[in-house]
Amino acid sequence: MSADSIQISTNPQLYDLSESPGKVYGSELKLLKTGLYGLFAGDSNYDGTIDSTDFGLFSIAGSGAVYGYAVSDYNLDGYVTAFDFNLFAPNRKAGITTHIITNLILKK
Ligand SMILES: [Ca+2]
Ligand SMILES: [Ca+2]
Repeated sequence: MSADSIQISTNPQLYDLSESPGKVYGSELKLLKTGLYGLFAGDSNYDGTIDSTDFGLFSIAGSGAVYGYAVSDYNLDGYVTAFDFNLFAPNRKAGITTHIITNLILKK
């Protein structure tokens, strides 16, 4: 969700959410590399926090051969593996909270 209102028109507008944390509601983006921001990985249950309940979902998905869409597939490669855990773990340790996913789910 953008921080600014964007007028809907017949001419599509480019609004790059990855340019700065201030471009999204809540300014809650992770610096991925210089000048590039992205969502925090790990909120598998979409409750706005990255914590042990998300690890429970990761463990279930990672315990078997999961292929296809899974809420714990944080790097979106189609598998739940240690690569996904390595994205989740630092965000859990930092106690990341975010409004981004929660707000999207509530508005459905
Ligand atoms: Ca969560
Ligand atoms: Ca993955």
